[in-house]
Amino acid sequence: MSRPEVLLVSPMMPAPLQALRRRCDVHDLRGAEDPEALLAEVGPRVRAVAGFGGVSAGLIGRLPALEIIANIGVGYDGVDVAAAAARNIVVTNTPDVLTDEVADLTLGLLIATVRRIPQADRFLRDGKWLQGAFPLSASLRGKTVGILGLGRIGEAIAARCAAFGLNIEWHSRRQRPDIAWRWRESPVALAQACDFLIVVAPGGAGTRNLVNADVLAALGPQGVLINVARGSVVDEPALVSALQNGTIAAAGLDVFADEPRVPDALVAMDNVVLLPHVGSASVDTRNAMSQLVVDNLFSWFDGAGPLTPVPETPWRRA
Ligand code: 8YV
Repeated sequence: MSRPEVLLVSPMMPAPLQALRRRCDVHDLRGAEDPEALLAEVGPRVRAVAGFGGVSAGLIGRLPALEIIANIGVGYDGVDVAAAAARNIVVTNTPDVLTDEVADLTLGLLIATVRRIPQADRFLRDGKWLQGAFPLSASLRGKTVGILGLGRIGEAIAARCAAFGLNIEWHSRRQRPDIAWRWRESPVALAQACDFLIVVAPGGAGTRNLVNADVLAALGPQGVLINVARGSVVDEPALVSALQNGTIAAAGLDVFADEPRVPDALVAMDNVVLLPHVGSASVDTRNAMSQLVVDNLFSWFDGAGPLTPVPETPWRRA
């Protein structure tokens, strides 16, 4: 049987990539000198796409033999799932393997933002300690965290917050009877009720600008926004204004609307902690994510179906 041809649209960790190459012919679109020429040559034979996002309806249209898109990431807003579903192409993502890593980073970002850890580090390096003590920060003690989007990662964040003695409330589109923490009926109601609003809702059209000027106003002048989801979930210009005007106190951001470009206004502010989208970015977790992508592809090529299909493209055995 001929070797399956796979189009790689973003980097993959070396060991899983090596395993993939042993069984498949892998064409690296990003590394190609002439991506157009590569697509024209191999596009008709490609059975699978692997990578983080970057899978538009246009790209799918260039791949007539495409069967499966294996997204390296739990969030698949960078894949046009509707275009895939319309052609019965299965989309898979990488749930579970990154949950704890992202939740750990989120707690780090929350504490760093509230206790101003990066600012304190800069203060010391700048020699300012010799002139006096670092200004006192706000506190986590006795505070309420609002989790916007209580999926797997949201729950893992909530569990960590509970261990830190924080009160927890949450909002998701659907109420969940299995959750004891208090549910609020809207993002505004959640923001009103909490001190620290943690955004962990999936990206995509359905959540665009879910955190808008009204939500930020409801969070209030002592409020802190943490975003580890997607930049698109927060109205970024509204956030910049809210931080500049003191509508909210501070923000910790791992994601941005047009990353890797970050607004100069945010970079210039002292009341924000900015990270370059590193929620899942450890060697161990990125290996596990890439390996799950390879496992999905191998299971598919074996005829056993995908391991972790997304809900929009459920797989039924023929
Ligand atoms: C990664 C993510 O940054 O899983 C996601 O949805 O955004 C992150 O874990 C991404 O997968 C890049 O590899």
